[in-house]
Amino acid sequence: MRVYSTQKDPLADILARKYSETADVSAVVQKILAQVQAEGDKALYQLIEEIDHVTLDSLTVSKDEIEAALQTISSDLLAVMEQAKENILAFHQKQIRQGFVSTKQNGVVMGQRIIPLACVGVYVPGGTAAYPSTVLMDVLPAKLAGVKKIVMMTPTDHNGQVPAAILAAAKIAGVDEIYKVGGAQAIAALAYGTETIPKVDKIVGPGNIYVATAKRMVYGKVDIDMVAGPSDVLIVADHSADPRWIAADLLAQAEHDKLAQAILITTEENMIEKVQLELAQQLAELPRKVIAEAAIENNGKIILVQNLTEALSLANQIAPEHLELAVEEPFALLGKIENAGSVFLGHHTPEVLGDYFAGPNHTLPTEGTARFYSPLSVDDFVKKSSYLYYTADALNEVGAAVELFAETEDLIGHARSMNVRRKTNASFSEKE
Ligand code: HSO
Ligand code: ZN
Repeated sequence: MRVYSTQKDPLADILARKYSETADVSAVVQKILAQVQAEGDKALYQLIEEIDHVTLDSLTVSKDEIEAALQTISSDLLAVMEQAKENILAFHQKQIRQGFVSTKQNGVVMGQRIIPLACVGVYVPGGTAAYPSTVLMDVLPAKLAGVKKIVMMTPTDHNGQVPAAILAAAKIAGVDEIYKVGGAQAIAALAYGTETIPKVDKIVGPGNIYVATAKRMVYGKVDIDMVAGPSDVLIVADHSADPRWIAADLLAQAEHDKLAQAILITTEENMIEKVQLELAQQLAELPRKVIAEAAIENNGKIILVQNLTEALSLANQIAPEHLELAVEEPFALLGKIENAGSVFLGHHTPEVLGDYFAGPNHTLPTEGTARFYSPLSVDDFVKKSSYLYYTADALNEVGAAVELFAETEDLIGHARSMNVRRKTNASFSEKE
């Protein structure tokens, strides 16, 4: 891990983030989108053969496949997922909002209704990034919002199978339909609809560069959650932190992805070497050593600061996805955090608790976008609609005022729409 110090290094160097391999895949994705839009299911079968080298009989995961998956999963894991579900529901329940209505003395009524999206598509990546925990995180807020239909898209393995734990999580979360389609073609199917796959109102969930590019391209035609980049963690540690725990938490983030970012900001110079030693020791025993090591080398940082005020200023500029406050008095710092997806307070609250189990969502803004984006929530699955009611008298009171505004915009049809309803009918012909 590269070591920086606010005493010696320029701020720009400390904050610089190395990005690698941002391949331009737009031409390929564009072609896939057009193909699926034109040919529907036929294009999906064909692309799955070409890209994934799998021949499917059906795009749909059957009830039997889901039942079989539930039999494969240990009862312990099922119980853990059920408990996680309860915790996630309890947290997100608090996010449910009510509409409002406002009435005036003169009989005017206006208000705002909260309406769930009708149909949502959840993308679940394949391979080692197929996380059942993400299925729970992405689906449960939609359920609480009242979304009527939730469909899941996920690629299969070479035998045309979806991992059992993913199917079990989908069942527990209450997904309505599951389709064996991954990549940009899955996003295309959700955006345009095919003979089998319904067109949705919103697409959520992480994915590789093809999926991310496809989501960007269909945005506007459908809504999307966000375009997630590599995951990151920032740990702020004072004298009370344990280097062993710090190293373990940095590695938990690093093992996600070679491009993941793990940063430690500490007030303690003597902690730096201890953490480095721990990292080396723990890395050696990590099954995903190659990925974690690459992440640590690419984007890992240790930053020495003079005090916690300086640490928080840096944290706010970095705007991390996850922020761990491994300090003696974490609650004293919480109010000063302006930019962070999710904050983990104290020594006994590793990010991993939030990744799987505690309740807050783990789909969070990455790459500094916590400056303006929020964690996935019930709000992402509803829209608002406003309404208005006037009586004849109330309209009469404001008629002239609205007409004047309309005439200023040279929209005489607008002015007339008011004028024909007014009791004192100042005629247009006089003005024209
Ligand atoms: N840390 C990831 C979420 C995750 N971790 C899923 C394990 N499984 C992004 O917040
Ligand atoms: Zn994680």
